[in-house]
Amino acid sequence: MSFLAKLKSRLTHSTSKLEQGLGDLIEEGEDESSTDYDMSNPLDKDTKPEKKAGFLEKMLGGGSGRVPTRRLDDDMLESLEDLLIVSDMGYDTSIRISSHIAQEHMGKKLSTVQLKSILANEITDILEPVAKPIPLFSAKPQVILIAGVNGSGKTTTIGKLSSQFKEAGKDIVIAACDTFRAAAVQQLEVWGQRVEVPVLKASTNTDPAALAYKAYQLAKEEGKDLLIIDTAGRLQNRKDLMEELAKIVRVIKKIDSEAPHNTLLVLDATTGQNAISQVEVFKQLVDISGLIMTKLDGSAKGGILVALAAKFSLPIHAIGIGEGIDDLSPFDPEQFANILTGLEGQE
Ligand SMILES: Nc1nc2c(ncn2[C@@H]2O[C@H](COP(=O)(O)OP(=O)(O)OP(=O)(O)O)[C@@H](O)[C@H]2O)c(=O)[nH]1
Ligand SMILES: [Mg+2]
Repeated sequence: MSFLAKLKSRLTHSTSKLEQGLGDLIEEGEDESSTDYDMSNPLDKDTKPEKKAGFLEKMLGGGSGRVPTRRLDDDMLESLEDLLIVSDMGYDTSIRISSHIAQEHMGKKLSTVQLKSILANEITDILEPVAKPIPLFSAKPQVILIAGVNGSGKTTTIGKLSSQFKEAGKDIVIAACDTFRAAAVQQLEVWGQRVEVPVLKASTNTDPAALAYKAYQLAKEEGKDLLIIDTAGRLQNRKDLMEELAKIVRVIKKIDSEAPHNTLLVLDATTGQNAISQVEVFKQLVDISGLIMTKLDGSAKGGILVALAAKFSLPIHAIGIGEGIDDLSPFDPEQFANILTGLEGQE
C-alpha cells in the first residue's frame, strides 16, 4: 500500500465522524426546491447532476439525477458550528470558521461536496502557516529535546525520526533521559538497534539533567550531527516533574545558550482538548519550538490539530499514524483537510 493510501485509509477511518456529519447536515435540511442548480454559484460546476447519476443509469431510468442541497441559513450555520465543536476543533476556532463561511456563502444552496470543499479550504488556510518540517541548523550537534505527557508517543516518535534522519545521512545519537524506568531505556535501546543509532544511558534514578549534559558533551566531542533527547512522560499538573524538564534545558544551555535547538512537544491526538492545556503548561516552562501529533490513526479527534494551529501558531512538524517505523508523515495541510472533511475520495 502506498504511503498516501495508507494515510487516507487510516485517517478516513478515524475522522469519518465529521464526514458523516457534513452529509447529514445537508440532507436533514434538504432544500426541496433544489433540484435545479444555482449556476451563479461557481462551486456548482463540481456537482452537476449528470456527474452523479451517470449516463447509463439515466438511460435505464434509474437515479433522479438529483443532488441534495441546503440553503445556508442561521440554523444550518449553528448545526455546522456544533459539528465542528464535537469534532474537537474547539469553540473559538469553530466560531471563527463558521463566521468566515457565513460571510462568503450565506444564502447559497450548497451540496455536501460543496460544503466539504468550503470547509476543507477554511481548514487548509488555518493549517498552512504552521505546517513546517523540523528545521535543521548548522550546530554540531543540533540538539532536539522531546517532551510530552505520559504515553504520548515520545519514544516511538524518536525511533521514527531517527530512522528518517539516518536515511538523510545524519550521524545521530540518542540520550535516554527517562532515567526512572528501566523499561523505558530498554524500549529506546530496541529502537536504537533497529535504526542503528547509539543510545546513551545512565543507571536508574540518575538525574536526567546530568545525563543530558554528559550526552551533549560526548556528542560534541564525537562531532555528531544530531543529539535527540528522550525524556520521561510528565503530566502537566506535576510541578516537580515540569521543573525537572526546565532543569534539563538549563543544563544544556550551559554548553550552548542556543541549545536545545528544537524542543518538540509530542501530543496524543486521542486526548482531544486536553492537548490545549498540555501546550499551555509546557510552553510556560520550556520554549516549545514545535509540535508532533501522534495516534491520528486511532482517533476521531483530528480536529484538535486545527484548534492547536489556530490557537498557538506553533509549527506542526509531523503526524504519527501508526506504531511502525515508517508511520510518521510530514504534515500536509491540504491533504489533511481533505481527509478530515471526507472530501478526499469524492473527487
Ligand atoms: N496507533 C498509534 N500508536 C502509537 C503512535 N505513536 C506511538 N504509539 C504507541 O503508543 C504507545 C506509547 O508510546 P511511547 O512511544 O512509549 O510513548 P512515550 O511518550 O514515550 O511514553 P512514556 O515514556 O511512558 O511517557 C506505544 O504502544 C506506541 O506504540 C501512533 O502514531 N499511532
Ligand atoms: Mg517514552
